Amino acid sequence: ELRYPDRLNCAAELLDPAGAPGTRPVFRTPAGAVWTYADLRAHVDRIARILTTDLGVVPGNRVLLRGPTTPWLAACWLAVLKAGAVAVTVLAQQRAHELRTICEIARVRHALCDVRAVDDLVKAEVPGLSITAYGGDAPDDLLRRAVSEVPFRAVDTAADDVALIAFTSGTTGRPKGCVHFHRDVLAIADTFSRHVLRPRADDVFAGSPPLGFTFGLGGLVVFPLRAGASALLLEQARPEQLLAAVAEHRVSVLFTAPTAYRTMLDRLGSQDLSSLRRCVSAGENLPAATWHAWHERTGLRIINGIGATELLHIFVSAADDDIRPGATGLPVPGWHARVQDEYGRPVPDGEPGLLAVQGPVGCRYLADPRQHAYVRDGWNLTGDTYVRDSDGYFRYIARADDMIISAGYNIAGPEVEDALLRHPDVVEAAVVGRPDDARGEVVVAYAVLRRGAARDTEALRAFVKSELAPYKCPREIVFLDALPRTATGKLQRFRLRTATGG
Ligand code: 3SK
Repeated sequence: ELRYPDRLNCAAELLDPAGAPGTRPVFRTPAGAVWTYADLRAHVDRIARILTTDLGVVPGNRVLLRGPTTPWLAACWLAVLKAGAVAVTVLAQQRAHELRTICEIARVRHALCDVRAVDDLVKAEVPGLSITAYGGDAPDDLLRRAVSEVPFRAVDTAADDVALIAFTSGTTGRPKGCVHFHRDVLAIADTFSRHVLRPRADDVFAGSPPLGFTFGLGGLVVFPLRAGASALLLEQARPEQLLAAVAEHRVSVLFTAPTAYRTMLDRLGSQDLSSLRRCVSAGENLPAATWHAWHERTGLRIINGIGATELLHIFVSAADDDIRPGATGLPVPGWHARVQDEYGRPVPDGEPGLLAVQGPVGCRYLADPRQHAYVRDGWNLTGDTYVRDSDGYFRYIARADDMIISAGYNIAGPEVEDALLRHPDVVEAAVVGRPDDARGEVVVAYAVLRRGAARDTEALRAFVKSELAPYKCPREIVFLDALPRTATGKLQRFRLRTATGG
C-alpha cells in the first residue's frame, strides 16, 4: 500500500528527486535547449512568485494552462502546484466554446497561456479571466519579468488537497472535470512507472500525448522527474517526428498511441532506434497485429496499458516477459481489477463483463451527476468490456457501448478491426453496427489503406472471412483517408455510427 505524509506538495517532491544533482538535465527540446534540474527549480520558483505576488493567485485558485509541449509549460504546471493552486491543463485543439465551458465548470479565474495559443482563449470571453501570456517578445513577458531570486517555499498543501483538474470529453458529451490530489500525482509514478516501466536515471522520455492529456503529463513530466531522469519535449510529435527524435536524441522510453505505432511502422526506414528500451501504448486498445508487427521490425515489446483521465494514468498493464500480446495485462501493483456484470456481481473467468478497478486514485468528477455511473460500490467502472482469462490476464473486448448485436450474435468491433489490421494494406480500421430490420444490426467497417493500395472490398471481406467466423465479416467496407478522432486521439465511433445511420 502506498503511504504519503499528510502534508505533501507533489511539485516540491518532483522537483527534488532523491539523488538527482542540480546539474543533471531534465528537459531538452529538438531546437537544442537543455534545462538542468537546477534551471527548472529556478524557473518554477520565479513563476510561482509571479503567480502569487503579481497575479494574486492564492492556494486553491484554479489556473488554466494552455500551450504546446515545452519546458515552459511544464514549469508553469509545477509552479501552479508548488504555489498550492490547481492546474487545469487543456489541449491545443480545444477551441473557444470548449475553453469557456471548462473555465465555467472549473471556475477558472487565471490563465497562463503560450503566446501562440492566446487567440482562442481571448475569443472564449470567460468572465473575469485574467490571461497572462508567456513566450512573447515584450520586456514584461512572464518569462522575462525580473523577480527576486530567493527560492520560493512550496505551499504546505495536504496530501489530499486538489492539485489538478483534468478534463475529459470522452468520445462525446459535455466535458467532465476529474479532480486529482497531490498524492494522486505521486501515486501514478509509484505504481505504473515504478513497477511496470522501471525507469532509470539515464532514461530519456519522449512521446506524442500533450500535457493536457494525463497520459502525456505522466509520461513526459511526472515519471521522468520522479525517477530523476529527463524528457525530450516535442511541440510537433507526428509519427515521422517521433522516429526522427528517437534517433537523434537517443530516446529510451517512448509514449504514444496504437495509431502512431502503426504509422511509424509504415514510415520505418533506416532510423536508428537502438536507444529505445521501453515503448508504451495507451489511449486505445493495442491490437495484437500491431504488437507483433512492431516486435518483428524493432525487436521491442510494446507495453500496452489501459488508463483513464478519471484514474489519472495506467492501471492494468504488463512489461517484459509478463507481456501477453493481445491482452492488456495484469492489475498494476497497487491496483485491483475485476470483471463484473451490470449489477456489480463478479463474472467467471473467460466471460465478458464490465471492467471495474480500485486503487490509489479514484474518479471524482467535479459537480457532475455522471459520478454515480462511474463509481459504484467503491469500484470505478471504466466503460470497457473485458474478459479475465484463467491466468489472471485482462483482455480487452470493446467499449461497453460498442458491442454489435447481429442476428443474435454478440460481435466485438475491435476483434473485427484486429482482423482487418492483419491485412498488409490496412493502416487503420473501425467497425460499427448499422441498424438493420432483419438482423438488428449489421457490421460495417471503415478502413484507411496504405498509400497506393487498391480499394478492393471483396478481397478484404474474403480476408476477414479467412480469419474470423463468417457472421463477423463486415457487410460493407467504407474507405476513408483518416478516421474521426478526439483531440487526444481516441476513435469517435459515434461519428461513424451516425454516418452509418446508427
Ligand atoms: O485515457 C486514456 O486512455 C489514458 C491512458 C493512459 C494514461 C492516461 C489516460 C488518460
